Amino acid sequence: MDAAISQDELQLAARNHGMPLEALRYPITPAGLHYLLIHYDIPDVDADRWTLSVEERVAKPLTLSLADLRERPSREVTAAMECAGNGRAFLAPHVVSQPWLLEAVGNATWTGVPLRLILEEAKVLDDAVEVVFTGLDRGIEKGVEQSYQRSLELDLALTDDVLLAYEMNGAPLLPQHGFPLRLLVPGWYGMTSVKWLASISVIAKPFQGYQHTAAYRYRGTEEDEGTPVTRIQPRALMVPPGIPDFNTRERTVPAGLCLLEGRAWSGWAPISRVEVSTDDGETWADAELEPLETRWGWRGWRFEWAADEPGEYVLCCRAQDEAGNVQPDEAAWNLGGYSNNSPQRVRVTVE
Ligand SMILES: Nc1nc2c(c(=O)[nH]1)N[C@H]1C(S)=C(S)[C@@H](COP(=O)(O)O)O[C@H]1N2
Ligand SMILES: [Mo]
Repeated sequence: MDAAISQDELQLAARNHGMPLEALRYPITPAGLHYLLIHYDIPDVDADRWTLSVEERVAKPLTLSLADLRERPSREVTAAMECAGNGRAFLAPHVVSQPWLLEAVGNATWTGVPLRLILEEAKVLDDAVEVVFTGLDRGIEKGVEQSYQRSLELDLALTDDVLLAYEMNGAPLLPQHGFPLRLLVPGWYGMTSVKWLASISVIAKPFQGYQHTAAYRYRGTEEDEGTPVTRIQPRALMVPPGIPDFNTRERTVPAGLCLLEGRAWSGWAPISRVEVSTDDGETWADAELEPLETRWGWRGWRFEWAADEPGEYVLCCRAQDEAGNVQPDEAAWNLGGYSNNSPQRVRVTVE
């Protein structure tokens, strides 16, 4: 990967930090290590005056304060969240946007009110088909001024694990993660989980907002209408073993047994297999999976590598889910640089 990134891309990368891959060790990612993606600015929110409105195709529109939401029944969901652009910087031709390598992921426990309870309370009308979530943040993308908005189809919005979350890992949301309230849609790429919620609008026809029609589509060309980016494709990542070189981050390990460990996730179905290669993808062997603890959280894995011969190696890992989704040797290129889940490659020198 030699393509230079511009100062604009560096500016994005400096604002939107990733999770250092050694943090794959923590079963739950500490909030400060979870990746971050903010299209515009973190909005200025006065929590005492903040309210959430629930409106349009509902019989009983609602205006709820944070205290109102905290009074309602709550639920905890642990979920691996990943940005749809994770892996983008490895693509050729180069795609200009947030230049993620592989670190746009985190696994957090979110607490909040199931969205379904609020929609039931507001009494969704019979002609409703989608629910639109609007954030407090505003900005301009490709000349279009907008609030950050995404929608969900009604049947997904009514599933139990979709939350209006006010806590992350047992503490109030941090400003950068959506304080005071965000949507959490487990299994879907991060763009779906709208932060800094201001309103929820139930609508009677499919939403045509910028983040659905212009962004977050798999498209081969500008003319191509493409298909929407939805659930998270499977991926396994490893904690890079040994010690890094400061500049290149290439690894050095002493000869002998080397324990490789990491995590794997998929938004389509539970992870069923992780494989490791120590010869740059020529041959693969099964890793040992940790028990499946939660439906949406990442799954741990480990592999004992007999690194007896000094030399240069490229380590890789790849995951499969119960629905048969796999990580391809090389994921398909697309205009937005989404879902590049080609296997991770880690250069290691055994000394
Ligand atoms: N309001 C709002 N919600 C948002 C975004 C945003 O820019 N504004 N970014 C989205 C994207 S692209 C991702 S990947 C996730 C990132 O969530 P995190 O920063 O809490 O990890 O938030 C999503 N929700
Ligand atoms: Mo994202």
